[in-house]
Amino acid sequence: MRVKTIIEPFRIKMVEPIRMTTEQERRGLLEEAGYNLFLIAAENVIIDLLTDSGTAAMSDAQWAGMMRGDESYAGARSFYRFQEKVREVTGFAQVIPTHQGRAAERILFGLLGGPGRVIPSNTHFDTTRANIEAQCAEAADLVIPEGLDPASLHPFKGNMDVERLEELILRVGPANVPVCMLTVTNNSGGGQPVSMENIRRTREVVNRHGIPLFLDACRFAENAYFIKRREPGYSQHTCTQIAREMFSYADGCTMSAKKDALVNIGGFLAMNDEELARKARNVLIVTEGFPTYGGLAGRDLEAIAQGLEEVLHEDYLAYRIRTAEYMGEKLEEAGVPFVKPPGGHAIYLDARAFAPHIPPQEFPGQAIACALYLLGGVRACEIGSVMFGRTDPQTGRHVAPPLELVRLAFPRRVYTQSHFDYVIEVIRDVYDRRESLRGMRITYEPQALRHFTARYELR
Ligand code: P71
Repeated sequence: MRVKTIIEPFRIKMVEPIRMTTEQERRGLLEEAGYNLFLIAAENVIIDLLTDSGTAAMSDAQWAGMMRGDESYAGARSFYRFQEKVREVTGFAQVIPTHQGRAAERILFGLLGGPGRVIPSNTHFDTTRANIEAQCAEAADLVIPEGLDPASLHPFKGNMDVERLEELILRVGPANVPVCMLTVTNNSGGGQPVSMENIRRTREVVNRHGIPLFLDACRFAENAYFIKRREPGYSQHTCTQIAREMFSYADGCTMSAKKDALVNIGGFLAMNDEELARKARNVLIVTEGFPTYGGLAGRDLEAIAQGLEEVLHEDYLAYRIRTAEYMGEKLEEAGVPFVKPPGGHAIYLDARAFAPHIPPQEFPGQAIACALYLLGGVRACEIGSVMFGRTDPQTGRHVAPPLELVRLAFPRRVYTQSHFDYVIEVIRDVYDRRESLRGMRITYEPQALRHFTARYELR
């Protein structure tokens, strides 16, 4: 093809108006929300990049599927279509629907967790870590060192450090490692992909010790596309083939369908182990629902089945990954520090380099996120000391995570290129004024997952 511009591979036939707000209005709204962007009403946001989770625009075929949804309590036609599609994409025989990803996590770790147990991953996302810790088990993050260096251009910064993985297994004993996880792509580390070779090598390590491998698969299609583009030997494969190979090295997966299944709600737990699946279904019945709907409506199962089909279309993935790449190019030109290379679903600003005058215990990422909202009505999400920092009970001092990031996550098929141009302008504007940014202090926080409900004041 001669034309090089990668376009949004869809037309728009239904629109949702965006309400414009003024800076003055937003100043008041921020104060009212205690500077917590989760507490701002979505109506008061111009471009909402808080998350790519559950925010996708569904296709005509998905909406048609919604109408065809079979709402029978047991054995609905929609369940069988869902099950068949999940089996086709993942190859796992046992398919258990859940209302979202964390429900699948809670069931899995409820069965496999417990005191003394350690569950390694490249990097656990916050809900995964919280569900492991809720079972009194330990969550261990073992991403390769390049994955913690925002400037490193390693093509697969989500890779597991397989040497450290083996060390950990030997240190705590294989009997205390009930499962090993791999998050594809690695959300907390910048949406960075994991290579096929690394999945294979992780598989070899856990195999030697009889430990099952589960993928946290919520962005599996984006990961597959990166493998196609970056890993030798895969450029001629389809993303469907690549995804299938990724899953072939695992024993199961947890999935938040709110990402790469292009739906607004849903998830699943899938695996090959029949006995573990039986136990999982018994928990499911108590907490989520009967095994053929698992907390979802039949129409949701239809939309997931269709979404799993569409997400692997190469035109879609090319456009999807290009969005982050495009933003990366523009931010690079402006000298704004961000995690390189751009990940699949988001741009992550490097808050340490962006606002070096704000120390981690004063939440530089939160300060930047608030400024993006104040100046442009853009909502982003802090992924740093607010989300992952903690206070050492002995010294009372703040223990910062390795990275202080601000994530601008892209809802799938929702915003156009000019929306992204607007966001780039807002980021540049905040960056120009970075020296005037002030740190923050937490005035209220709950016990766990504090980023959702904490309140702050400016220092
Ligand atoms: C994301 C989310 C959803 C979220 C979480 C916390 C704050 C704001 C938004 C959810 C994930 C995820 C991975 C790798 C499991 C879940 C849980 N991500 N694994 O990135 O990224 O899935 O939301 O369906 O329960 O914004 P769930």
